[in-house]
Amino acid sequence: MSTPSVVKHSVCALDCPDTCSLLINVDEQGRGSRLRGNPDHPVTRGFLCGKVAKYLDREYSPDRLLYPQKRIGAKGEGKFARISWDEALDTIAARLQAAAAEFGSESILPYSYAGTMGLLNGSGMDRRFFHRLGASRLDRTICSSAGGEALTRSFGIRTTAEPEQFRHSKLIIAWGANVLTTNVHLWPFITEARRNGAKFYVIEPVKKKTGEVADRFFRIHPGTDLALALGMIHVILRENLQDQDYIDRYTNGFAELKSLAAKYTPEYVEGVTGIAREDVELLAREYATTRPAMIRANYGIQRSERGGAAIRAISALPALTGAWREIGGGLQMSTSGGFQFNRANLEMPELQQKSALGREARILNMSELGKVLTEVDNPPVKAMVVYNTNPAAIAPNLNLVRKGLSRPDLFTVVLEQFQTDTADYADVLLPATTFLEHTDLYLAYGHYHLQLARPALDAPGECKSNVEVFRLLAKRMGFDDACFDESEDSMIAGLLRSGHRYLDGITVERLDRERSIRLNIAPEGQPFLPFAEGGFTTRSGKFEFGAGELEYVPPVESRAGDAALRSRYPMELVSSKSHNSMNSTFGNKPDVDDETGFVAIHTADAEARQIRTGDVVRLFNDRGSVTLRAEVDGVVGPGVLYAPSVRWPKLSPGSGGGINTLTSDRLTDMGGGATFYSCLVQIEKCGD
Ligand SMILES: Nc1nc2c(c(=O)[nH]1)N[C@H]1C(S)=C(S)[C@@H](COP(=O)(O)OP(=O)(O)OC[C@H]3O[C@@H](n4cnc5c(=O)[nH]c(N)nc54)[C@H](O)[C@@H]3O)O[C@H]1N2
Ligand SMILES: Nc1nc2c(c(=O)[nH]1)N[C@H]1C(S)=C(S)[C@@H](COP(=O)(O)OP(=O)(O)OC[C@H]3O[C@@H](n4cnc5c(=O)[nH]c(N)nc54)[C@H](O)[C@@H]3O)O[C@H]1N2
Ligand code: SF4
Ligand SMILES: [Mo]
Repeated sequence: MSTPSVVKHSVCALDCPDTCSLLINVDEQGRGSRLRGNPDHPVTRGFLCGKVAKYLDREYSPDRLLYPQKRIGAKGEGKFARISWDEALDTIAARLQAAAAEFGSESILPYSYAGTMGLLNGSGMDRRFFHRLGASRLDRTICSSAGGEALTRSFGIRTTAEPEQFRHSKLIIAWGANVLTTNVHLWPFITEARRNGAKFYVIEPVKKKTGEVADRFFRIHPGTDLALALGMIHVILRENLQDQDYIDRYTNGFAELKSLAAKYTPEYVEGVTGIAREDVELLAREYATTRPAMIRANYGIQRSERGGAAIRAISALPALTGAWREIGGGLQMSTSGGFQFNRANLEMPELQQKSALGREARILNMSELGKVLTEVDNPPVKAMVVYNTNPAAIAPNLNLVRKGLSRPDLFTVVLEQFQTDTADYADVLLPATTFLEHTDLYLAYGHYHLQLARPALDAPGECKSNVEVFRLLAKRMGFDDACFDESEDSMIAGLLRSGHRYLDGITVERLDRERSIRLNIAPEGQPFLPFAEGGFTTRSGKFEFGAGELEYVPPVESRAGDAALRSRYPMELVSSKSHNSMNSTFGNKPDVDDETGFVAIHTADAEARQIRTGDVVRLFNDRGSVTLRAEVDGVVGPGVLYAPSVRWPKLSPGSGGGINTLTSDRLTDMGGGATFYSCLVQIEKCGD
């Protein structure tokens, strides 16, 4: 007998530009039976990606963590015993207090990222708690900080083109943006544009789903986008294709840019990027003469040593051609700058205690976690609270991270939904709710619709939201500040109270009614043209070309980089996103493990090493090694390897390598970002 069901709303909280509006059927017993994309949402448009369409499998998985536990085996071994919430909270409070008393509060480190993009559970009660505690602050650099900093330096505000306007474009360039995998809700707009005659080009080192269906695929050597952009600028200026009026009115530093670009001839750029000189010219000419022209840059480009400069040079292109003037022209990277919240109301930085050393709490870079746990002193990190992230899988230089996590004197708390590699290192492991089970407010980094989600399902077992856990911990620590009692709705109202015109008239009540509200970026029904008439918020009020930091220098870990390193490790490894997982989320599923278990290699490199498709191969460098299955095909060019990521290290064969045992913790040129895609390795066939 089927029970009647109601349809509830939710919002996908995964770290994805699309931030989908969801509908879920819930039966009388409160069980969710069907999840689908909201057909009325202007960007979700009634469909979901494959991984979240099946999210109820994850929601109801027998592997969900349901109770607090304490570790009873060695760190990393994964042996735990159930305890009560009381025991868990008492233990944590006592250990944090002891660390603070002996080593100072800066010996405590929060470690979190965007496992949920919800503002309350991602950067709300937790921030208040750690500020009040006087803990070290975390610089959250693992994903987008190089590109973010580049946009800030060039534009001021991080508002780029609206996805809905792509349908008007006549040329769309996906530049280091794997749209069909990581941003699938942009695709219908691109398809509509193509139906109306637009061309779609892809610039990438790896030919994936998106590259396969492009009108042209330009294979670029990893980490050389800066040189390509400068080459395009060279051609545009040589052929006088720029919009001089736009440049004169709205930009700063043009003369310096022109003189820098002079030496980036198509011939030189071909040598650096591997893209034929005629193609450099074609790209420049078509980009400058097709109207409207749109560039979609996602974050792939900026995960390399010169990633920040590359984004600045690419963002110079629409400023040179005036592409911003047109509907369907410009650049899309992040839209998050449109969400002008009052973050201080949420995070309450004023709660920060001066440390025992009399200074503001120090800031530690999350992309250097290995060093942070093994080298940082005065004080050393003695306690770490991990939530919304799985560093024992996703952080670079993973063997050093594991060395740190294994330290017997480090007290580690992990809030998780599943028994990840990181959970295996916890002293106390707490069961977390999923986004279907708690209230939160969501911005997006791929569109301009603000959304609210209420719990659609009951939390199983003894799972609690991050908000609730930090509330309880604050009480145990004896923090009696009223802010730890603030309700979720009041926290949301505080965020909305910024006085910024983009948020005018948006209230919790309206969000409850409408669920999703387009920011006031333009009058209703009108497209958002962020920079059609300038409007840059840099100090000069103009677009900043910043030529002084755009000279191309090859990444140390690249084919033109450090010669000694290259002689031992000649292959460039790109471990970019896989289709059916979200970083390491969903990594416990066998089909995802299979998808992240291979490495693509070019025929020439395979033949030189007697490697054939299906062979077991080892990738290694000075930092680590990993075992994968080889696939010899046309996905990568010579000298490049592609390993879809991120596989759960504990599911990897052998001693649990994990792709990030290979990646470097060197930082990007701007923003202190991670350089996952600047990584030299060697590959060999494993013994028969
Ligand atoms: N299915 C799926 N979706 C995801 C994710 C996922 O893991 N899986 N992750 C989410 C997250 S956290 C993020 S930040 C976004 C990221 O979204 P994207 O930025 O689109 O994803 P990436 O795979 O990092 O990079 C995009 C493409 O850039 C290519 N690339 C690598 N190096 C270079 C280079 O030097 N130059 C150029 N031109 N291209 C390069 C990669 O091969 C990749 O195909 O996606 C989100 N969505
Ligand atoms: N080699 C390589 N490494 C990479 C990348 C790559 O492309 N290649 N990408 C990098 C990038 S761009 C990013 S953003 C990072 C992402 O790395 P992470 O931030 O670690 O993201 P996930 O792997 O998705 O893990 C998120 C975890 O948060 C948990 N979680 C989800 N919601 C909640 C919640 O509400 N409460 C709590 N307590 N937990 C929750 C999930 O169960 C999951 O285990 O990885 C980086 N690492
Ligand atoms: S992961 Fe992205 S595409 Fe998939 S449902 Fe969530 S927001 Fe939508
Ligand atoms: Mo990311």
